[in-house]
Amino acid sequence: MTRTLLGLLSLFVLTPHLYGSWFDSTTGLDLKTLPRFALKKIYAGTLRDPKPAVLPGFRIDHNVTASRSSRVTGAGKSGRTWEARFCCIEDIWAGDLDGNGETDYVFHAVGPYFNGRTTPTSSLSLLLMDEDRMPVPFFTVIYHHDQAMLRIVDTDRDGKAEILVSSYDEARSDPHAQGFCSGHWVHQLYRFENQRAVKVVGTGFPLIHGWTDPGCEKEAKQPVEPATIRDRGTSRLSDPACANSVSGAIIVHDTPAARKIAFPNLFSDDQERLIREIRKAKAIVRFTGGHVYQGSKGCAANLVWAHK
Ligand SMILES: [Ca+2]
Ligand SMILES: [Ca+2]
Repeated sequence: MTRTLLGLLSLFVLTPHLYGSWFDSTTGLDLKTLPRFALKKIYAGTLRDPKPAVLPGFRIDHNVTASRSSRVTGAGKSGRTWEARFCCIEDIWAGDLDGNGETDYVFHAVGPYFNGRTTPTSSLSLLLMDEDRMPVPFFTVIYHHDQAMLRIVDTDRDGKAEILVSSYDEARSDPHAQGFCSGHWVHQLYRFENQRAVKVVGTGFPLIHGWTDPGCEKEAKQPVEPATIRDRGTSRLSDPACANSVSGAIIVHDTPAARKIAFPNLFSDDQERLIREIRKAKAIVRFTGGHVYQGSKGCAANLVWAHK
């Protein structure tokens, strides 16, 4: 087994272009050309200097249940309390993304996913504040860490933000490229309406860009494959489709007194603990966004929302 492993490692080192990485490919979109939505940085350097802080609208504490686990707490105008748990926050930005008059927050993180040639390096977690100043979450992974905040845009210049979500696949887009040597970047634009993410269609989006790794050798013509396009928004998934199993990106437990939110975090069991709490409360659960697994009654939901 060791020899097999060594063989695989050698193959990886000696033939680097047999398996590329997302950062070897062109995305087909220059984010710097898009109109930015103005946000204000309200907190910086969390990872380097994890001090608790009280900011306008909430309090933040770090390393709560594990290292890289941060807890953000606040209260609505009605007196309901809320908390949200995040992984690996690097900095926090504020602005009224949806134009409802309430300041919303963007948490830029390193991770929560690491290690893998197709793994995104970063994420953006949003808290959209409703009229009671209670948060509704949105989450997306980000590939190019340094350009994460360029993804909050105002393409139609109406003073309300859109978020550009990009995904990478290795479904063959070049008929003459070797396997894993071509694929697609899919760029989707979402706007926020009543705290929901709604896909923007038209005005050039979704934009699908086929890429080819120039370092790969060419081979005989092969059939090309369609791009992988998934719903990144918060449209409702049917409950029967999720009957057997659900994996959720964001978990929410909403009760009359409080709202608890857990974003993905590989370093802590924040999400597992919230799921146990939801099960114990026998709460009603709904699933939104994501996709249904092919051929089985299970789904990967963007948002798992439990309430009484
Ligand atoms: Ca707002
Ligand atoms: Ca806009």
